[in-house]
Amino acid sequence: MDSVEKQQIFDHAKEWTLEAGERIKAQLDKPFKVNTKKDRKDLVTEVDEDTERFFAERIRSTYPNHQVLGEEGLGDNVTSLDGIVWIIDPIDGTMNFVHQQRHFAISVGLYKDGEGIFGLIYNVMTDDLYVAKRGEGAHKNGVLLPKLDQSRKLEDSLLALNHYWSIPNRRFDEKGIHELVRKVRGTRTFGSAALEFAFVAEGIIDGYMTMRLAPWDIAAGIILVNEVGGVTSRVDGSPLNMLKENSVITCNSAIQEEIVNNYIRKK
Ligand code: 2AM
Ligand code: CA
Ligand code: CA
Ligand code: CA
Repeated sequence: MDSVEKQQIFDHAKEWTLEAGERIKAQLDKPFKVNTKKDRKDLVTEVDEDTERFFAERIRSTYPNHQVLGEEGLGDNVTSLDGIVWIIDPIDGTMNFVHQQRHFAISVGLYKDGEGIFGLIYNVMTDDLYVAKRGEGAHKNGVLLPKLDQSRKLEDSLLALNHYWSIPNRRFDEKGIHELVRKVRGTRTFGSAALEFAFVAEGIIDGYMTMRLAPWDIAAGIILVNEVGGVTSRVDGSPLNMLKENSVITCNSAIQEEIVNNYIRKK
């Protein structure tokens, strides 16, 4: 992929993301159907599906050689990351979308042979667009984001976690999670993995740690955090697999090391 081609695909991705955001806002004004998937807490709406279908159709007609890996299964049955793959979460934070009508995002990551090329995370209701191209930095609304403060210490950090960490689990003995919560300056829960990655990249939180995320939750976010000098791995420090679910920690490398080495239970 040369730089002209990359720019063209990026421009399309940005145009479609903003258009998808407008479609979502228009659909928010009318009643929409809410269904459940795996269990009663796993929500999906007509708007999630409509948005993913919108991307899949645009991509198929413009780039028939590209594959689409989307949460709602309206793209392709992707079994390998060879070639160009769009990894899309049409609405990340569906529960926020349903209950709050805000605090959700569209996440689009473009991968070539398994390597992240660019990512976009669009906070639809605030109209904030985070973008990153590999090797070219990350931007919020066109403004370059500064690199993460690598000297930020765990004890001075604001860490995004969800409350499932407070339920006994195989990653932490109880002492570990209690010590971690005591150690950090504060914890937050936003309910959209994509936005939590974007906030790490923006430097308004210092890390995000969660137990199980799918590729579409993290595809764009990983690129954003990379471009500001942060790292993303599984919570035991091992590399992520972009075709599977992973536990995830994203932050500066010092905080990552300290959490992985001192707080996570090794198997
Ligand atoms: P979603 O809204 O696209 O489903 C909520 O804390 C975050 O975790 C959201 O980004 C949400 O994405 C994701 N998430 C919700 N349920 C999940 C599940 N069962 N497995 C993995 N990720 C999930
Ligand atoms: Ca979902
Ligand atoms: Ca998601
Ligand atoms: Ca989703």
